[in-house]
Amino acid sequence: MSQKNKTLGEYIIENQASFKYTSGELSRLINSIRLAAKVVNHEVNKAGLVDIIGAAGDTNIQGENQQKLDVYANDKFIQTLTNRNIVCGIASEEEDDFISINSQDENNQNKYIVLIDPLDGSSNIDVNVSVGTIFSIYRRITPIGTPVKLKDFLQKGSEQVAAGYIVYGTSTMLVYTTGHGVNGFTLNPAIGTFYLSHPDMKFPKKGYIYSVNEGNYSHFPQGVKNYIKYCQMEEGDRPYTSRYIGSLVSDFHRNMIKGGIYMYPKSSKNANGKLRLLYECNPIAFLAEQANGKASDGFTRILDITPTELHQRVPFFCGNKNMVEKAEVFMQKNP
Ligand code: P6P
Repeated sequence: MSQKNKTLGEYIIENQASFKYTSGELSRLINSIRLAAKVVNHEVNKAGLVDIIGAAGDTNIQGENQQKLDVYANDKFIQTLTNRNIVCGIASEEEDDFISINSQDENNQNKYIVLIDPLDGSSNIDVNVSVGTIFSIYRRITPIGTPVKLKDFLQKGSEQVAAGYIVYGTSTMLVYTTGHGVNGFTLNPAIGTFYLSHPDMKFPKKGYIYSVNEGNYSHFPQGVKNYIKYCQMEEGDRPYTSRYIGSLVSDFHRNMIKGGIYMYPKSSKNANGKLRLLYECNPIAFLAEQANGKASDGFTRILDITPTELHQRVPFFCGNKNMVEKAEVFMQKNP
């Protein structure tokens, strides 16, 4: 069968043996994420038609207004992962603390935990701009059959066994890695099946796009200001093109295909930047490295950072290796 006709289900079965912990659980876990993605996609696509947009009136731990779709997506992913009885713990941007699944059941032999940003970029919902779900999967490090602990969630990004995102855009795609490259699957909404549309995704050798919220320019470290001016300078293959959607999943997805760098630096307003290490930066960094790219906080490899708290933020530079390394040179000269 040609690569491009393969469904996500067929791909998972064919590649199950390549996963070193093969016991079928990870496959079932990816399948449950696939189901939740289809359910959330259905709601995202009709958001403008029913009274499901607009703030839910509540705020999450980040102090951000929760859009109803945020709440809906969070509930759907947690419900699907719980009902399929595959994971022993879940952490979410929309939940103040982690959730222990079936912790009272000593027969719970589930060994995976999932961290999710259920609807990243949700402020774009009301203006019909693409949004996404980001997920990160680890094996637990505390004894199987006992309630999960915070340390299970505070593992370095380099310990991830799988990571990916769903982008609800002009078409809905599920893009993920289990450490053997990055593959993209596009949903055929007519039959509700994901098909392998982007096998073995890699950053192009060179990138010509830079993505940053330049409205924060005056608050950036001097090194970031200097790098932005470098991108804008008429020299060699520059100036680069500026593209910023305000949705990490969409900006990263475009940059991985076309070549580019995404930056959310620290600033005088946000000492550690805005993006969360555990369920935004780590999964995107895993994908970036699997696609021959790079991700750092300007100084340290994202996947080497030891987390200290569930919702911690880190500065984020991610994209083509040469572009990230150039930005790091500017950062290290003027931190
Ligand atoms: P700003 C969405 O809230 C998000 O976490 C990312 O998806 C996005 O890239 C960034 O924040 C946008 O933040 O401050 O530029 O609006």
